[in-house]
Amino acid sequence: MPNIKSFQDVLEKEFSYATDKYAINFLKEKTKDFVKLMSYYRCAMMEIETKFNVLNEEFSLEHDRNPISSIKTRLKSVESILGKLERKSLPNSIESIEDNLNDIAGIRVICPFPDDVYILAEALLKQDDITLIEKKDYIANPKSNGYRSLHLIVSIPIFLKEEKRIMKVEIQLRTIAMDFWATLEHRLKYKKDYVFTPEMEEELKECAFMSAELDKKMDNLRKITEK
Ligand code: 0O2
Repeated sequence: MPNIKSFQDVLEKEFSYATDKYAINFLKEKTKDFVKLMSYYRCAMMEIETKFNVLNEEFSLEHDRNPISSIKTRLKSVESILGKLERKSLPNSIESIEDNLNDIAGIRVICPFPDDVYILAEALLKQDDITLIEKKDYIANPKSNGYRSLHLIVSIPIFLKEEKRIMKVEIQLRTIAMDFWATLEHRLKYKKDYVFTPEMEEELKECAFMSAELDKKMDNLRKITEK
């Protein structure tokens, strides 16, 4: 979890040497707004996580197994937010973050079987407080490197003391096999202390193919037990 509080501390310490009171107050206010926005994203993430836990509970009562193996949540780090705004030539402001970035709050749902992914996505999207903003089905249409996952960008209201705010959350749903692959691929690609060779890329593609085959075979076997 990125440490937003420490970001605030660093800024405040950094600017405590500044002599311009107006500048100090301006920065403190901006920092406060940023921390507040991050906390709203955290609330939205909690709402979505609870919805998945409820669906998991209901499904396990009906089918005697869990469609969710694990859930991971993450708030984008300050560095990643600033990097993304810069890469996309977007203004560096609180408003710009909220308007332009859809993946500040991220939730990853890991399921045993591919069918679970779709069952959960459909059940979530049926709920009347959820609005689908974007859907990318990299399971039906894997990326050229072999990456598979179902991505949803949704909005959800959070209810605060005085207001209701609509927040965006990125949801990634994938199987254990897809997650295994994606975690290794991310590590191989982004760790900078060696060269990511074309041979490694090919090998990874082959692993992606094998993991898709494994998902298919396991799903077929599961179906026999659930007839
Ligand atoms: P992080 O740190 O995981 O958040 P966009 O966000 O819309 O500007 P894009 O690429 O169009 O960018 O979005 P997309 O395709 O929905 O992918 C967003 C996230 O999916 C990535 O976030 C990764 O988490 C994951 N992802 C997408 N493609 C791959 C891939 O080929 N390999 C792996 N391992 N993960 C992938 P970030 O921002 O890259 O990183």
